[in-house]
Amino acid sequence: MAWDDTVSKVWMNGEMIDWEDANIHAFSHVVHYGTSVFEGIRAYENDKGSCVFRLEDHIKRLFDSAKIYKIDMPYTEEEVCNATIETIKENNFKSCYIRPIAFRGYGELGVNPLNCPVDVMIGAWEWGAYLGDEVMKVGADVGVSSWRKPAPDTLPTMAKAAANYMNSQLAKIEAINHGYSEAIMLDYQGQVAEGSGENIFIVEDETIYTPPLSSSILKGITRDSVMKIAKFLGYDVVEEGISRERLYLADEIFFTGTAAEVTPIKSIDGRTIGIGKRGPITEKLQTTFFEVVENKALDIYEWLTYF
Ligand code: PPE
Repeated sequence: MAWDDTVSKVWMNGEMIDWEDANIHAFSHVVHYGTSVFEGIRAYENDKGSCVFRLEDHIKRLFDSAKIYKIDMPYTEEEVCNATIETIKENNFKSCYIRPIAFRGYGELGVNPLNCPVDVMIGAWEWGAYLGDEVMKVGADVGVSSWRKPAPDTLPTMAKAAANYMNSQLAKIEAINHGYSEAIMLDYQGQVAEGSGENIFIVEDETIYTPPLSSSILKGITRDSVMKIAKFLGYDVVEEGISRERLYLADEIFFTGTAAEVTPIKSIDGRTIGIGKRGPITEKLQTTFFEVVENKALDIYEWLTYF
């Protein structure tokens, strides 16, 4: 029985199989050592049809993540793009979240991954607002975690690797235990990095700041989209190291991510941020982001792949 009855088909190693058959062996390398890289992608329905948001950019990042870990992809980027669309269509989804994943399968055990096969799976399901619908308007209550992001010479955060999320899980569990809906993590030098599954932006005097890639962050595709939208709307966007106390004093703060889209933050560590709800610039960026995916604004960057 599926945890989500709306999902029926899964793409596995070139074939479309039933949900019930999408299983792997318990001795697969990925189970023991977390050997996988993955993507999270959203498809949206609008008046023109259904479309995938920045499909080629996500699949490119999947291949980049694989390259870092010497996971040789047995398919081309184009094949994985096509398979992603095929998976959405097979499940009759109009809007959904898609999860392509490449992992080391069943071969031999031991840390050396190189003798294990590379398996590729693409699954899709319907996923609403990441931190809840209400939060998209009123903002989330979040806390800075005592768990830091790994230093750049430990686990490379530009790879979207499953193992990175063990670190994210520590922060998320701590946040939930403290009554927050999400965690903000600092980098190895104590500067602000990102959320457990989102990038972060702060607004000070109408200028928008976000941590640089050197702060152990994922190179977020929504981050890039929001930076482009903000510049298009005339805002200055600065990538620079951000100290923790700037969070408390910022006028506005928001998260970005495929799952989170543009999510406002209303408090951090019990300090109210700005006006204590979604700020005007956050609202403008959030609205414009949704206008693009809903075909209410011109898709000037050609981010939407219709299917
Ligand atoms: N940082 C992290 C650590 C991260 O996991 C994500 C995406 C981002 C930033 C934003 O990246 P992008 O989606 O390209 O804008 N997190 C994915 C997984 C979330 C999950 O709970 O699982 C996502 O949003 O799909």
